[in-house]
Amino acid sequence: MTRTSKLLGAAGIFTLAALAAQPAFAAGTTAGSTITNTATVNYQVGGISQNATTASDTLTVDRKVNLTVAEVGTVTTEVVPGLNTSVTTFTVTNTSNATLDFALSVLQQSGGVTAHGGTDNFDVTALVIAVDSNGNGTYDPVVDLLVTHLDEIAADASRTVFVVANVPLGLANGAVAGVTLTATGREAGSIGLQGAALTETAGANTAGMDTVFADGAGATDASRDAAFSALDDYTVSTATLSVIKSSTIISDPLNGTTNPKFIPGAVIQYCIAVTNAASAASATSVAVSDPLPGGITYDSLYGIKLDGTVVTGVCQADGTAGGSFASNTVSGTIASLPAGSTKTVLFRATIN
Ligand SMILES: [Ca+2]
Ligand SMILES: [Ca+2]
Ligand SMILES: [Ca+2]
Ligand SMILES: [Ca+2]
Repeated sequence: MTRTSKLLGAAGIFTLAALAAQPAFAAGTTAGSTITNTATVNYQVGGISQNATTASDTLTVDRKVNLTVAEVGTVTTEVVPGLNTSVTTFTVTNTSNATLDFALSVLQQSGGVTAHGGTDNFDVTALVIAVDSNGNGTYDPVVDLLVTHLDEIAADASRTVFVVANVPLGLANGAVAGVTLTATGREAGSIGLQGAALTETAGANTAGMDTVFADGAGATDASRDAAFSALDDYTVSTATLSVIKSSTIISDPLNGTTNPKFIPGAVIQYCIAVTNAASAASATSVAVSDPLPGGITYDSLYGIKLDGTVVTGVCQADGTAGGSFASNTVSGTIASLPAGSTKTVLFRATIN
């Protein structure tokens, strides 16, 4: 006797369908969106297809808070003492998967190594923060609004932020002031208003949208604190002038030019030598004035010579005629005095 057996059962065919509810940004799938994943089971009984069986799973994408703050450019902001509206520039980028507000704050360094290797040794004044409202990458006073937070920054979006300050007078060439810009993620809240502080979800995942801080450690902030910071600095570029005034006797009425003495009627040559130090900024409009003391009379025939040279410490009478004499005062302007150069204002007077 033979037995035949027939396999009776289901020949199952699995198909899986996945649906992503939102497009993915660089920052990831949008927080709060849902992802539904549906599985379908098709099968046959006795060779006949039966109704499919399905099952779904839906989850809510949580909020990953992340941001960066970066200096724009890789060099210091060169400033002149007394310059107002000195600008350092940063980019704040929302790398979260949600729209957020960002609180902005700026602190001055007090000593220590600055962004470009110098040592902080002064503070700028009147610090404010502005956003590049017209998006041209340049600070435009009035047009670019002063802000304390960035409002409703979408996932993947960034803003250019300016730190604007005044530089005091009287600073030495090479002086450095460091600043730190910090952005801190906040709830988006209402449009135009800074939202509430963010809170990371404590404990286990919940069914709703949880919040996870994912930011790294910037210049002065910690990792995973919803904040990021970056340094930049202002470096003073100025002229460093020094002045030497000297006199030489040219002649007297008795000895002429041979061993002349400072007797009445003697001719004296005065030289005012102005030097700008090496590695300094060029100085312009260097105005020299010298009120003459009693006892001497300006030599109007000789006049005033400008832009003369000094050779091994001796003023040369090689300048060009210029300057003026008024109210018993000699005046002359050296138009330009580059770093490492010396130029003179030279004139003569007679002892009364
Ligand atoms: Ca400082
Ligand atoms: Ca602008
Ligand atoms: Ca807001
Ligand atoms: Ca951080």
